[in-house]
Amino acid sequence: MKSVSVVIIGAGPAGLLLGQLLQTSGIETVILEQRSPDYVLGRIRAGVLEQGAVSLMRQAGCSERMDKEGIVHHGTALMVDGQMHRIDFQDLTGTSVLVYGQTEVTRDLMDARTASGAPTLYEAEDVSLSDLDSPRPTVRFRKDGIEQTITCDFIAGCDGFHGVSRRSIPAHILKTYERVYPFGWLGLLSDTPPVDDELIYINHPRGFALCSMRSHSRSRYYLQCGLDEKIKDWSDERFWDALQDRLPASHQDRLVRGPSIEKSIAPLRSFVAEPMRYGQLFLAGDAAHIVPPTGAKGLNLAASDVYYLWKGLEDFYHHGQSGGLEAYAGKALARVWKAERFSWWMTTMLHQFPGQPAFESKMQQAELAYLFSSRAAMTALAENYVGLPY
Ligand code: FAS
Ligand code: PHB
Repeated sequence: MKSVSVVIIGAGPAGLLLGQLLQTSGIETVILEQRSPDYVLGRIRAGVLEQGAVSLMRQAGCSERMDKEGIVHHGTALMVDGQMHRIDFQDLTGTSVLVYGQTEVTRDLMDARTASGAPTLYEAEDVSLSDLDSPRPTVRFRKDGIEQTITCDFIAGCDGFHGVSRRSIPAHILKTYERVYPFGWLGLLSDTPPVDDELIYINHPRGFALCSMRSHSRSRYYLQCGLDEKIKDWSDERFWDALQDRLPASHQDRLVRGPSIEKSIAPLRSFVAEPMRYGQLFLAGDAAHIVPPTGAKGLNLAASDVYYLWKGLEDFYHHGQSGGLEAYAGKALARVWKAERFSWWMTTMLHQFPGQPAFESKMQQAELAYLFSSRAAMTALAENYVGLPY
């Protein structure tokens, strides 16, 4: 293949969803992915989909399993000082979220792309981008030891935080904004029933914890941990003991322990790169921004970026209009920054910050006390959690 309309870098959820939506619009793409399909599927990440992401999976024609296996959640619980406080999404916003793991979203999108026959080149090495500010940019890569070149109209940089796309924007043009948090999340996946029907976000003196799930028989748990922690120092038993310690008394006897299927430590950061467009290169998803997972926004921001880019490309190819592409970066960043704020706020409110001054601790307590005393405050949390409009 020497020339194509759109080259998508990265076969994570952003790249695969964009590829599938463009496919439905009759726009030709090729996806270049540096890893194997199994490696991509082996990464355990997000668990909660906003209605916008659910709708896009349906528009992409990839929602059959999601609609059957996804679990609708009408609320979530925050636990503070041993007290559970439910945030009722349905009552406060009239809508809900869907619990359906990113692994399953990725698998559904991979299967749909395979069925469509559109090319995804896995294990594509040393991808490089050039002529980005020309009408026909070039993508170079090596596949099975053979150097290859593709020219295209547009490049969608969907290659995540460590990808090549953001790094291809000239340093004097790119501006980044970042906050690195002084802790990480230790995650465990197990084939054990969840401790509750809904998610529980726990603010505990010994650290944040999150009780999530993938199904009624598969649980996903997280513990706040130090940045110096090593997975090898966390046996399953140590994890279960620490989790049980942070659970509310009402739930401690509900915890079902079992062998971990996966255990990993993720650092937490807030990060945004501007602009999200340079010439014919458009950044989408983690390639452009990272949020701490406390607000369940990362995957959902990738979805809204993809929506704006899909519509811009559709207008270009179907109607010769470039207004959507011109407006892409501004529209995407407007939603990104609101999600960055919400994710930062949830993280700041629910975690223990080592060495935090007494005043900040009082602010955290006041934030939580006000939240649970005010319908307006809980509505604000709920409308951000279920997803702000696209
Ligand atoms: P991804 O990183 O998923 O995909 C990028 C793809 O590009 C990868 O497959 C990579 O191999 C490929 N790539 C990279 N460089 C390349 C190159 N040079 N050439 C070709 N391909 C290249 N979000 C939530 O909403 N909730 C959560 O609970 C949550 N938990 C998370 C836990 C962890 C440990 C991490 C790291 C992230 C978590 N996230 C969560 C965020 C996560 O879900 C991302 O938002 C989501 O994966 C974004 O999807 P993509 O933008 O497609 O990026
Ligand atoms: C998850 O299930 O992995 C999950 C859910 C909600 C979050 C973060 C992670 O806020």
